[in-house]
Amino acid sequence: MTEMLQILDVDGTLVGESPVDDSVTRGLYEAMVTARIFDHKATALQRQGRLATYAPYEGQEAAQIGAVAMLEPGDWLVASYRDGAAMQSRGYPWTQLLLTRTGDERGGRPPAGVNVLPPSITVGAHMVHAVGLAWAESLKGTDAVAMTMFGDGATSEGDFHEAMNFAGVYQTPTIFVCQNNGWAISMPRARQTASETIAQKADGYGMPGELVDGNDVLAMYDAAARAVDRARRGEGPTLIEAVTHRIRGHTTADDDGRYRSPEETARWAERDPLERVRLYLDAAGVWSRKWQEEIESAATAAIEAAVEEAESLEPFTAEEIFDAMYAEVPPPLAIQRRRAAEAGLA
Ligand SMILES: Cc1ncc(C[n+]2csc(CCOP(=O)(O)OP(=O)(O)O)c2C)c(N)n1
Ligand SMILES: [Mg+2]
Repeated sequence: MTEMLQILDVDGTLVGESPVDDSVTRGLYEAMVTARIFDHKATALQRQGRLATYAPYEGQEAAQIGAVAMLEPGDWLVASYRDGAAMQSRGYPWTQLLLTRTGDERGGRPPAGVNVLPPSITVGAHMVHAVGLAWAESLKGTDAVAMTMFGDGATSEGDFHEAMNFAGVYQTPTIFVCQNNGWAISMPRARQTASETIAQKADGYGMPGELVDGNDVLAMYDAAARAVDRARRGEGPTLIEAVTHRIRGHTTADDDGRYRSPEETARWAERDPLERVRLYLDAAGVWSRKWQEEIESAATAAIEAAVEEAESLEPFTAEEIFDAMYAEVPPPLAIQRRRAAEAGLA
């Protein structure tokens, strides 16, 4: 469990067997390019004061897009604040993702039929929800699975133990995807756990664990596809550790230069998850500058439309904020709601 799965090397050469044909690889590349454009756009919007804060995922696109590629519409994705690329590629609209960053409750409501939960800001708390969803699906007799995504820091939370333990005991169809980007804000991975890998923690819970190059979209696809298949067949949960790197700060409110060395940044620059796929596709004769421009301009147009939609919604009233949480507003909130109305806020 200390050997890391890699299929596509940093220079774009295959060092293992690709799990997909080149048309699928092109689709994965397009999804990663699109996701990166959104990430840059959202970061710029925050700088302009149009989003409150934003947690960039640049550098982690392969870990996210590769992991969810094999999920079916009936499957569940339960992810965190940094997982916009994975969530969007499962149908959570860019518009809603933007709204989650303006404090607008409507950001937490994906369209009906999109089995993606709103992003968890509470570190690790959502892993147990994924196990519950997976368990419910198996009790109902469906073959749907639930995937959950979380960071290296989240593995220090009690919820990680509870979720992994329950999933192991009840053999729930859950796929745990840990994006180990080496940092929990400024806390290094070495302070998070004394175990050599996060993947090996799977052993203690009676499930397989796999260490994967998280910047290799083909390796992520391969590992996740096997884990999804196992879960769907009723063979229980899997833990995948995706070793990756966040290129930017923890959020737009973080100065990572205060705790990360320039050497670390330089070391990861050559392991960019997009460039190696581009090199591979180019060598295979299925990449061109023209195609690159086409996918970039299609992505930019779709993302600009989402920004426009998010910004054109009538702002939430204070009253609606009180009404958003509970089906029946509990008495203490009803009092606050009345006071807000009296103060002219609602
Ligand atoms: C329960 C809880 N504790 C602390 C925080 C503050 N916090 C937000 S993100 C974060 C670091 C999480 O690191 P990791 O799990 O590695 O995910 P990453 O941000 O690297 O994707 C912390 C401590 C929180 N949101 N929730
Ligand atoms: Mg982390």
